Amino acid sequence: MQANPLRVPSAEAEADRASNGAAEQKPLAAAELDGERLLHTHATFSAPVQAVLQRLEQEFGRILDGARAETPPAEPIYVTRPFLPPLDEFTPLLERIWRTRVLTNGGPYHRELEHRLRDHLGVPEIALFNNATTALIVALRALNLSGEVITTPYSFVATSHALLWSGLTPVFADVDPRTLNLDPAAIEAAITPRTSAILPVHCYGHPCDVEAIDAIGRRHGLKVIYDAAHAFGVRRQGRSVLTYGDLSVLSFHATKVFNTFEGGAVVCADAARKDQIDKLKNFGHDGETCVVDVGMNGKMSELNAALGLVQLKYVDSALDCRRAIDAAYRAGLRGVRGVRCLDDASEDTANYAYFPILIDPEYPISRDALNEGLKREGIHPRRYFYPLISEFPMYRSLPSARRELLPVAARAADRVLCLPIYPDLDPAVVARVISRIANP
Ligand code: T4K
Repeated sequence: MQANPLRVPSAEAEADRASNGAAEQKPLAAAELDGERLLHTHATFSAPVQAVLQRLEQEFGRILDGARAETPPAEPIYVTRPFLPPLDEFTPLLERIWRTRVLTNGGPYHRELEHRLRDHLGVPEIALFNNATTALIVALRALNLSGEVITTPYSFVATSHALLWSGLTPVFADVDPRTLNLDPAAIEAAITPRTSAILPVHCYGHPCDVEAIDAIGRRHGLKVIYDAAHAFGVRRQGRSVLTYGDLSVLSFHATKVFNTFEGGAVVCADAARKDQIDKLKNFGHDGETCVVDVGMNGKMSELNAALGLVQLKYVDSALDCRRAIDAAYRAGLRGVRGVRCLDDASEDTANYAYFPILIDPEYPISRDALNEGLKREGIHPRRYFYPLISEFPMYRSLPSARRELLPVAARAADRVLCLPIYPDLDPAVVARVISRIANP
């Protein structure tokens, strides 16, 4: 197993990033991959990422020269593997928790992480949570919704479950074939007098058509809550995608690009809304002796917040590594008949949270056969998001859940496979995955 390329002294990494300047932030455009080699793009990456790229290129050279990657990985490769900072950087924070015995209820690490994330993400206000599912439920409560909420069937089940927990009726609308995010035209067609809100998902961290969706919300007097569980750090034309709509909800689960083991957050526009959300995540308490709403316990603990503070030092380097792996997959799979990569986020700043491919009918074997074949070799992609939420038993009877009403989402669910992507993924594994997909 290769050394973790991110485990460089943070000061060195900082200096390296600074010397690489703004070019380092530039997303890798498909055109830059011409010539089948990645080396000429190295200048845009920090030193640890260059090391990953160099190894990727060596592997690529072999594959593009016709060799197959014959050695299976020594241990199972999963769709993701949580990034962890060096333990010795976390230990002093743990020692302070042990010393002070401030474990939760808005302690100093919690406050500092909110402050640091607000700056890092470029958002006005953020309230930390123990996970994104409780954050979604609290966000819905904060907006005092009723009746129907238009949402996507192409997501993790937590999106719709948050609506059911809130006594709201999900109304599924179809997705855009290009992004697999809610199609604004389908949203508009699903509006009824009972609609109170729209709950889109920035699926795989790719931004929704936020301008169109926010405009629909304004035109029809509907609230917009973005499930941004996948969208840490994503920007649209320089602006955080988390600043669109009324509220956005992030996940910091172990499988996400920024993890605090478990965790989440609600992003909102002003201090009054944050104050309301902070009360709702703390049982509805307003001071010691007053309760103002049906709150729940959604607080993030000091342990998770402390980890978040250390993770934050590494998140940019981790994103660079993900970007390199994304670029390698795109270059290696280009031209493989029947395999389609989702568009990269062109003018947006992406976070490379997932690497979904769609297996079209002209591919020699089915998506499920490819999935099983990779699993037999110790590589475990995931079919995110199959089946559609609308196909689970508790949703199936909803009028909007009928498969024929959701043809784009249904087709994607039948064809999608998310390939392994995480910062310290061994480039030899990336090469092997490409090789196996190209030669099923
Ligand atoms: N909205 C959206 C759009 C979401 O995608 C999610 C969660 C939510 C809301 C709710 O967020 P949270 O309430 O969780 O904050 C995973 C995650 O549990 C879930 O957070 C995530 N979305 C969903 C897309 O994926 P599973 O059941 O696929 O996870 P699991 O345990 O199979 O993990 C996938 C792979 O990751 C494993 O095969 C190995 C690796 N792994 C996982 C964990 C947990 C590790 O190496 N270490 C670990 O600790 O749901």
